[in-house]
Amino acid sequence: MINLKAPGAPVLLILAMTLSTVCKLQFLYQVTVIPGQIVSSSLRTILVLFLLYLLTALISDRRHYYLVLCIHFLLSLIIFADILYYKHFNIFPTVNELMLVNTLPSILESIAVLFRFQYLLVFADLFLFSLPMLQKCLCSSRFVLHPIYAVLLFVLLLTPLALDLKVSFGGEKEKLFHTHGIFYEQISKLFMSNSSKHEGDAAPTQPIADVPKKTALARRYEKIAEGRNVIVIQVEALQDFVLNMSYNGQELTPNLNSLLKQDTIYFSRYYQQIGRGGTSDAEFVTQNSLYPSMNVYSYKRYIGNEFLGLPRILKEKGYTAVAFHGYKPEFWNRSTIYPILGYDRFYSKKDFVHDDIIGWGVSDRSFFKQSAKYLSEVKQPFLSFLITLSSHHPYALPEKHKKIKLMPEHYSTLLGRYFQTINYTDAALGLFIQELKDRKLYGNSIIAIYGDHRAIDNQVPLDKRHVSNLLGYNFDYDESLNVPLIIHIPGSDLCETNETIGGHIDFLPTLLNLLGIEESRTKFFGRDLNNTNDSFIAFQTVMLEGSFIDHEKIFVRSRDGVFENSLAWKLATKEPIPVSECVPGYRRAIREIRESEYILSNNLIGKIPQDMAVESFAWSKAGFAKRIIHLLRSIPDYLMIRL
Ligand code: GP9
Ligand code: MN
Repeated sequence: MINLKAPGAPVLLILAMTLSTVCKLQFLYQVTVIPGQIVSSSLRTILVLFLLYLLTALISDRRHYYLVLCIHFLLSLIIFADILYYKHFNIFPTVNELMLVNTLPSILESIAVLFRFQYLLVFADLFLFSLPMLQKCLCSSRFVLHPIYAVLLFVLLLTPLALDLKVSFGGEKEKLFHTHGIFYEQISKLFMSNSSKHEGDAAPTQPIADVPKKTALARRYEKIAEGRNVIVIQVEALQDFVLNMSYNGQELTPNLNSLLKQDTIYFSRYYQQIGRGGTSDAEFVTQNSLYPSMNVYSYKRYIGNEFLGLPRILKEKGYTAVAFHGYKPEFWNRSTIYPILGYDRFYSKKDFVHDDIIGWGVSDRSFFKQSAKYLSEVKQPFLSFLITLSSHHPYALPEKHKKIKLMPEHYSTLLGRYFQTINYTDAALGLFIQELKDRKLYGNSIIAIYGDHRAIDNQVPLDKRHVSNLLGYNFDYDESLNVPLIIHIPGSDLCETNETIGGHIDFLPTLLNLLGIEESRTKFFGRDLNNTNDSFIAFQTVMLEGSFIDHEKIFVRSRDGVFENSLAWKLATKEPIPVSECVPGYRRAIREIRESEYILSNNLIGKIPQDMAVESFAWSKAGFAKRIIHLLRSIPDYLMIRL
């Protein structure tokens, strides 16, 4: 028991709390980071924690105890939130995200599913540390900051700075987690979130040499959907593997499957590319062909920007742009950013009759029915962007809608619930297509359907085993992150499966080619998937920044920050390959993300044309001092290339 009347007790208390928090960090890493890649709390984290607690010693009366207890509670709470967040997104949150408590009510159901009682262990010691308070033995506590502590504080303050000299360079932000420690990483983002010229202020510094040269191909399918209405449907948690799957003798997605059979180009190796913003980042990347922010969700981070993405470009061609989503308009900042993106009208939950609610909002069935009616009143040609919701985690579909006969091993599992909800959403999609036909909107439209992000996590052993058994091969990142893109062009007679590796970032250039719209005023980071032989996709979440998939392999960057501990394997045979073969792809992934970040952070959309290298633009704009700084900054990159 801690007796705070004893001399030096406050220091003991601080030491005990520091030690306890370090143990909690170990626990955090144990339950989150990939098994076998457990990292230790760095020395720096321990020092910073100790320093943080020690600062409370500046208060010399009983308030010291309460303050230190508050800090300890807060850190425990952050660690607890980190665990749950990581379980959902496979990445640690920034402080910015931890502060988005207004979203908490919406995700309570998901949290309940992810929650395990063992996570409460992070609060276990609070009872112990609270005992002195219960015993009211604090009153005479005195702790004056002795000169020796002042020196100690000074040294501790300097140590992290000194250690900074050894930090790995190269813009690999996730490395901060291993070098500065998780708290530093989380807090540092706080200071970057709201102003525009920050994280991407530094120009990208690596040469562009290893980008595969564009091969001159005849432009396939150019103008094939010229002048048509554009209907984009972003389906919540639609995974590729459910398409055409025969499950227990049933089709999970019969309506999507039938679309694949006619008038469709099916992109079967199409990947999610979200950052911090889940669904909203999928929207952001899809409509702008730029990488999402890893600071806070893009619709918040880049709210001050001007955009030249899908809605704006089509509006310039005479389209009306409307968006539909059956949830609160302000969620993910949609109601604020949609007009900035160029939308004329956003139909949200407020505009729908709430005749059928599933989970967070209007059921997909009712949503599609009401949206079709609204659409029939919109001036043509139109761009309509519809975001579904019913298949949202934790996939709690009302009994009456469940149509799939589950295999016994999938009763009461996440996978079983997912199959039911995605089957429901597929049925709703089928009804929507019928509504479009009935309202004479089908034949003159191009309909693009894709998933926003995965539903099933390949890192959860039970889910992985179940899906692997169904697929007959290992369900890993290359399958889990695959969200399909289906482009349906009625009357086109196309029936093609395109296996080019692509993702959300490729949507806009691919669609614009089909519509016959040239856009070279601004830089897109994606490619027209019908006209490229460059199979490549870069990730930032789930797999860390620098991870990528190309035509033959997947590279999964190690979470311990050591490149050599990363994993890579051949897509076709799953055979491991040396990570040294992945260095060019890794560098390309980092560079592209950094270039995109530079454009967005400096509000440069529309200012760097498609055919201009971001690096040379940045260089031409930089003053003398900046050039020197850029040069110095490029040294570690250069060294890394040589290593
Ligand atoms: C909320 C919906 C869900 O409007 O788009 O977002 P998510 O939780 O999947 O990111
Ligand atoms: Mn989503």
